[in-house]
Amino acid sequence: MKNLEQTWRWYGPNDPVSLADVRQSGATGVVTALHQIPNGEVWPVVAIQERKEMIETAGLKWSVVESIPVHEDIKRRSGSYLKWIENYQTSIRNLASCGIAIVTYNFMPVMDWTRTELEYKLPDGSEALYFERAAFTAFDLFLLKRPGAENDYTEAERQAAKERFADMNEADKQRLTGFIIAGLPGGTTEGQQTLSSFQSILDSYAGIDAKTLRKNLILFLKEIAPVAEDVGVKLAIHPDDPPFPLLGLPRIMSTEADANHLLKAVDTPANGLCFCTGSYGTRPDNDLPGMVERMGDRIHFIHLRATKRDAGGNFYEADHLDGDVDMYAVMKELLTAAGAQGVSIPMRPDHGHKMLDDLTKRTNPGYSAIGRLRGLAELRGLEMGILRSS
Ligand code: DNO
Repeated sequence: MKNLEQTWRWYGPNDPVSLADVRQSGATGVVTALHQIPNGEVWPVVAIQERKEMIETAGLKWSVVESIPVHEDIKRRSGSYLKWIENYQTSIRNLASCGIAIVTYNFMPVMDWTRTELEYKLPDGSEALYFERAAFTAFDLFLLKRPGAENDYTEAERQAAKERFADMNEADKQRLTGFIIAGLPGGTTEGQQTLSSFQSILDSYAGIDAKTLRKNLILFLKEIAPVAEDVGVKLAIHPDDPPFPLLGLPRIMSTEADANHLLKAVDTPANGLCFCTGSYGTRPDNDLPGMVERMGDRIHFIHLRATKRDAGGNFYEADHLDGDVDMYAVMKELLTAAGAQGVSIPMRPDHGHKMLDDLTKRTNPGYSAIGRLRGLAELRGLEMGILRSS
């Protein structure tokens, strides 16, 4: 067994949680991205170097890139996708030349991570992120009014959405719409401004089913993995969050079978996984410790958090050690995988509750300081307990 590298996601100079704060969390690594660069464009060496120096001056290390966004043209293999792929290759080379060797990305069409409520009140007074199926369905049917959407839901789901919608006031509708179409901070959603421009991006996926999307992902990986391999970069695909299709769009990185298929299709260590326990863990059919046991040699980055789901398909983000994920069993397997790789695989505490002083501060949803500090502290203790008793 081997310890993990403790890292912290930092959104860059505008993040209300400063690098000095990160230093006090006990994390040694930083996970960040050049969010100012538009999707598709090359990340220039000078911008990478500048960010790297900023991090190192604070006594930390830039351990992981999360994310270089994948342009929608690449996912559809349309438009200027060849140019965007070439740019992606150049960004990988540029990062490698600055000594940054892990790159996270996702292949979710149009929308990155999606929630319907960012201030879900918990009994202890803290706030969590929440995905409520009836609210999401109400958005689809009655706000977006996506053509054909009714066929994607059962009669009971349509009825629940109707009742939920009747309960929403104008402000609720606007907030919900914003969360879904503008995307959440750090995500790769394109920040569309209107429902109709959002609908037209959805339309651009007409005819792209799961099979085609998977094929496009494999083609993309065949184009970037050799470059990554050449310069010593490890790619880590983030799973779908939530791990099921939304708004008629296919999602293809939701289960062990999905991940396994991808690892086999492009069978090089450079093609690996970001093991996000919060995303995979929302599905009861994903056996998380088993997944780590079976695919641990290809896990290059880890997000640790836990959700609690109910029978209706809703879930909220629970305390890191208190969700449906068996964090003890997962941690044990991860430490074993790190031992077998001979690498302290970077992990970060993912999404914390908004709590204590943070309740009155401006924070990035899921990424306030104190909730993640609590998560990191608990996870670090769990890790030490397992390592010492093994
Ligand atoms: C949300 C994050 C995602 C993740 C991307 C990776 O909290 O986990 O936005 O960064 O999906 O590309």
